[in-house]
Amino acid sequence: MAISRKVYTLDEFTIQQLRNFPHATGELSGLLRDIGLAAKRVNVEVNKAGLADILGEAGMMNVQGEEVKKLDLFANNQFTGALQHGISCAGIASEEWDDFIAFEDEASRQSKYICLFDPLDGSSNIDVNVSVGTIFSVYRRLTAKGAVVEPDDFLQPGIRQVAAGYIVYGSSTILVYATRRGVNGFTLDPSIGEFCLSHPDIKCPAQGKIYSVNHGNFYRFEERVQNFIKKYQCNTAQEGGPYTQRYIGSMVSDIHRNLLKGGIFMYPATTDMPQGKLRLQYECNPFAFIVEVAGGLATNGYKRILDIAPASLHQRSPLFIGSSNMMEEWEIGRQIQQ
Ligand code: AHM
Ligand code: MG
Repeated sequence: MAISRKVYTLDEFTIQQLRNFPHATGELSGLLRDIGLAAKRVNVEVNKAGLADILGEAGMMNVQGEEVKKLDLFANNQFTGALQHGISCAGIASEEWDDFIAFEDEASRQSKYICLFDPLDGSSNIDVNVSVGTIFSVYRRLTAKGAVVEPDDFLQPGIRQVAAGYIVYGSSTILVYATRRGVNGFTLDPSIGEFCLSHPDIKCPAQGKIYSVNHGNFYRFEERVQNFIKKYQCNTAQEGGPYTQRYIGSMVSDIHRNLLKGGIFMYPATTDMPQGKLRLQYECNPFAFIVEVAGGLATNGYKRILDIAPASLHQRSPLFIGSSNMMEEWEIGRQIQQ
């Protein structure tokens, strides 16, 4: 029986995209293949987290001073290993490593890309069966091919990203990645072990009904942020409401939902965390890139996220991200020079 419709796997899709670029080397598709492979391995472990002894806290502290869960370590090792043993990445930085790692073998040194990732975001949700995810970001290195990568390769503003993406390990497992050409989503078909194109050319609706924020922190937010949030709670139909509040506590799932349905996600600065909680390089930049390519906007409340020049690898930033109309409506969503 003939199959009625061509189903593109992640590999087929990235290779087909290459044909639009006669000078492309295929390195980016190689890198995405390595990421997809690591994601499949992590997916298997995340799915059996409730069964295996792997569930629970490893008891160590990461560089952010937070407790590390065992699955964080597993995911970190899988992504590090897949990229190190591949030939498409010259070095990595991860939320779980203190410093970047330069791959010194000849093939890796010849690669033009570096990768930053948060191997398992939202890991406090693992114990309670809530979706978690991986976030990644790809840059062209600044140092010459053949050399060992250096700190500056990892401290580029988000606007220089070549690609960014995330994986949600949820009711189904989906890998979404963006290049400047568009955002596409691939759902893992467990029967064949392949990511298959399921969400082509994702666009973030300009207007949405959802806002996502940790309300428990409300009295720790700046007044203008509180006023911004109150608007969503007290609105009338004339103001475009009513709005719905949704906050899982896994930004990968929260932003994935808002990207598809339309909405705004916020993690503002608080009195106890004046720089915000989320990491500019591992969390804010990749999502800002994806959401902007999909037609949305992302700021830190004053400035476009993608224009911020990072001063250090593990820098934090407030984040406001989502549908363009919702972001533009309030000054927090616009770019304000200070
Ligand atoms: P993590 O990298 O330690 O998992 O923290 C990041 C997560 C985000 O996924 C989520 O949006 C946020 O932390 C939730 O934080 P809070 O519990 O303070 O609302
Ligand atoms: Mg994280």
